[in-house]
Amino acid sequence: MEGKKPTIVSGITATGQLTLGNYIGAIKNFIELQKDNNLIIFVANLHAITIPIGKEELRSNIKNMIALYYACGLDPNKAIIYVQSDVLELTQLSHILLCNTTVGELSRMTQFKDKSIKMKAENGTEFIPTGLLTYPTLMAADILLYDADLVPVGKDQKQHIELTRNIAERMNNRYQQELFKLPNDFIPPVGGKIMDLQNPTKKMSKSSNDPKSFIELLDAPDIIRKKIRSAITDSDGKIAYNPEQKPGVSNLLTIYAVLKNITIETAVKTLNNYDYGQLKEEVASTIIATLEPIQIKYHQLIKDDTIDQLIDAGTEKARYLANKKLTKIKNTVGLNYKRK
Ligand code: AQP
Repeated sequence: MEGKKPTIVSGITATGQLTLGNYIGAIKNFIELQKDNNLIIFVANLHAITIPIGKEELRSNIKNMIALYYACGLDPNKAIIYVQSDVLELTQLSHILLCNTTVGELSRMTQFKDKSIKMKAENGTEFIPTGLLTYPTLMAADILLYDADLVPVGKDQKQHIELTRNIAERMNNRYQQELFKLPNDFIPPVGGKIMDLQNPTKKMSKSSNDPKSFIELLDAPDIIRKKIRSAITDSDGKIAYNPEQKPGVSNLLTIYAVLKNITIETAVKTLNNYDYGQLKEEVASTIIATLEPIQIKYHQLIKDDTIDQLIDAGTEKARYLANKKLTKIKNTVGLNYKRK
């Protein structure tokens, strides 16, 4: 990795197939960020098992996701790309961090509270896995293991970055040295929040139970057309951007503008005279045109096994850095007992 460039670390949880929301809110930014930063990107499969997920589903999510990272334009010569569970150093660091974190800190995390309430409500279960509680320390390990300067996050993850900073600062004080770099969160330069097609006041999510609510990056053109045609809009018939009063139409305009690399104002001007049917056709065609080359590349990568070689090479690079850092941490904490 190049010394002077900022290091940026980010991952996407393997809880489903990548959606257009993940592409616009995360991957599209990664492609830009890899130009001027040391970019480290992973498939968060350890985070994915903090809530129950079937074995076959998880397996297929992981491989699809990593192949899609490459197919979307992540470059193995510019970014380090790997699957989280392949970097064994991570779970050791996570344990060390847990020993420097209080139960109170973890149980106060909003996301833990929200997710556990949701699990109880939706599944009627009292079985709230401890992994859900310790999710933020695993995330802290993802970040601190590579001395990340910046972590691109949405609002819901900001609290986890604050906790990461607190743990890092606490350990730096405890061991009287700059053992960990304090990371900062940042809002990526391009993108936007893409909303659920059936409930446009809610974020589009890959783990939604309603397939019509999201576009998968591997959806076929006819499926994309059907899903966009069935997207919820409103009855006023005017093309205007107003997320509060016209969330459905505004969401379609955001998708169109981001994928065309134009401003929302330009999108509204361009589509001003369209009715909703024409708007949806235009948005669907834009999505299809964006995803077509990605899907072609994805199928090539999967077909000729190139993806396995890319995964191995990415893992090797990540583990080299992780091992160096973990050795320093273990020396500092006193775990490396052979060292004089
Ligand atoms: N709808 C979205 N619009 C814009 N950005 C989005 N991201 C996710 N959904 C949208 C961005 O994708 C990255 C990875 O997110 P994640 O999978 O780790 O967690 P998430 O934000 O909870 O994503 P999902 O798809 O909604 O997953 P599930 O369904 O498992 O909760 C993040 O950078 C996020 O901002």
